[in-house]
Amino acid sequence: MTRLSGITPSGHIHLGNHLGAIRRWAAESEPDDLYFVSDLHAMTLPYRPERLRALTRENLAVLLAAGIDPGSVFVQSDLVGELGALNWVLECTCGYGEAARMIQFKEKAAEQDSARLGLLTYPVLMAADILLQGASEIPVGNDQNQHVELARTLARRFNASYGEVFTVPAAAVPRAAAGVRDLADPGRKMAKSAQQQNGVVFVLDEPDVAQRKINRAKTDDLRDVRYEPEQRPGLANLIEILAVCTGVSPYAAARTATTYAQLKDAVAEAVLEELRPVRERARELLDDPGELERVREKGARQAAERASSRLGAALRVAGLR
Ligand code: AQP
Repeated sequence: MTRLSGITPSGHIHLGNHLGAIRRWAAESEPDDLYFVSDLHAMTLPYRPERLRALTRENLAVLLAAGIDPGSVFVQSDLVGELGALNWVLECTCGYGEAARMIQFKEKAAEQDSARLGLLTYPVLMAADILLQGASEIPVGNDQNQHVELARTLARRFNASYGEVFTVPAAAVPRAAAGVRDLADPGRKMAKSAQQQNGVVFVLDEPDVAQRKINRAKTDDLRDVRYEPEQRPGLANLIEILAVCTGVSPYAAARTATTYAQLKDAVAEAVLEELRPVRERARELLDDPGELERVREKGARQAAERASSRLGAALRVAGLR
């Protein structure tokens, strides 16, 4: 069984990405699992090339620094040739209406003056990511379920129309993950691409910067520390962060502090301790481009090897060879 998970370098990796995904990827990874930096997906919205290049390196460094096996990571664009080829084959397997139905497309397109065509077609590219690597299980949150369903549909349709080439993937519901909220605006989830970054703790933030963001986190006027996620989302977010970092339940974490100041100190201490080794290792990797480059090249080679016979078979049965 191969599980495939990706991270899009749409910004710097933050505490939510770390606690909700990367930390678990590192802890629970099986030898066949794959992790990739999906830089091609970051092009669906306006972006700056130099920043994308730097963020791709940085995201890769953070994955490795968090303890993900260097043998299981790769960068998506290192397979741009193979993915481009399969993407076209799959676009010609997908109905326009199927792509246009994607909820994420509708939501994100509505926020744009002129949505890119790639925003419409990127779930097909995501299907190519999955099918090219022969991944069988895709751990995703609710917002990505529909895209994995599309990948399943395309794999089945292609296999039935032209010949059995692809493993049909399935979405896997990850164990209840920490959904970290923006510290300054707990109504939103913490996000890489947040316009205002004062509520987003980045993994590579210097300790004093992270501490300041936590100290200024939005709470409420009630003063007593109690875990009530519905009524008091800002406070509950801090409590949940403390709980995940220290490995206790939110109720137990709430009992460790009596004032908001105490709670914020405890959260800052736990977060800094959690992120310190990752930040330090990532900085080392970023300062030694040789090692990062070697990991990237090896990852690209292995991913291309996994892809090659499957792509060849797909092109053959589709009438192209
Ligand atoms: N706030 C969060 N709390 C917990 N988990 C989170 N993840 C993202 N935000 C939170 C998880 O991180 C993994 C990688 O995310 P992604 O790069 O695929 O994209 P995303 O979910 O869209 O992440 P962002 O940070 O919110 O980026 P933007 O701003 O570009 O949308 C996923 O497993 C995700 O669940």
